[in-house]
Amino acid sequence: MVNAMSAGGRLHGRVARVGIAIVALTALVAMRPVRAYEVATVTNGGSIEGVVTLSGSAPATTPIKVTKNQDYCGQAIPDPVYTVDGSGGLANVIVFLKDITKGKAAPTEPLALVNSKCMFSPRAQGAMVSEQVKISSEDTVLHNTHPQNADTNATIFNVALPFKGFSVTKPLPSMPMMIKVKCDAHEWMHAWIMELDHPYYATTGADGHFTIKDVPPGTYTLAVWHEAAGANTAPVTVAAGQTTKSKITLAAK
Ligand SMILES: [Cu+2]
Repeated sequence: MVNAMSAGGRLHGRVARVGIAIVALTALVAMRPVRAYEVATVTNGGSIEGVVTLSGSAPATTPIKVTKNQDYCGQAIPDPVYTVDGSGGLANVIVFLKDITKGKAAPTEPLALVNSKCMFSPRAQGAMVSEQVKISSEDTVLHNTHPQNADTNATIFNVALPFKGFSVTKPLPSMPMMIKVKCDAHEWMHAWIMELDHPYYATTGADGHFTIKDVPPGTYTLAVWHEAAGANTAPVTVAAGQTTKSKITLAAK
């Protein structure tokens, strides 16, 4: 986290929190046994419907100060890190099964990552290893999309998006990893992609809710990860054709 050395206090704090979250994720990934995921037809699978809530109140945030292209991006952008609704539902949490070895195939549509209003959208999402990601821009200013392995900072690729409507489709790496995406032109632009070796993941919406479908019946560990609030897990049992409800909390850091 080199930037933490040079950034100001508020940013420093946030980068430190992100660092803690990455460490927590690394621990989660490291606990997983090494084995290949097997694609199989899922008949009469179940669903997991749940909500991730933030315990306590979210830390006060100040808007991100725009330091470049202010004529297009504006002077300030709301800080999206803790996006919490009136019921405590936390958005942009990646939810995934930790110990599933067999099940549905990868999504057929490529992942989307959009440069929009001088931010990346979505902020956080899961992906399956080697999945294609379509990167596009809705902005008239130059962005670049620069994903890095969050643990090593190794660059995965770096594509410039010079104008509105431009898009590039690229494959993600073939190994599970946490990917941190940045735009080198606008230092406040960040996104997170968690690459897994299976397709059982979801991201919480604005109300903190998520759904994972077509899960083979069984007992699993449901894991959640948020860029600042860190990680948590809960056991979940899925019955054939049934919907299992789940509620997980994260604590603000
Ligand atoms: Cu940018």
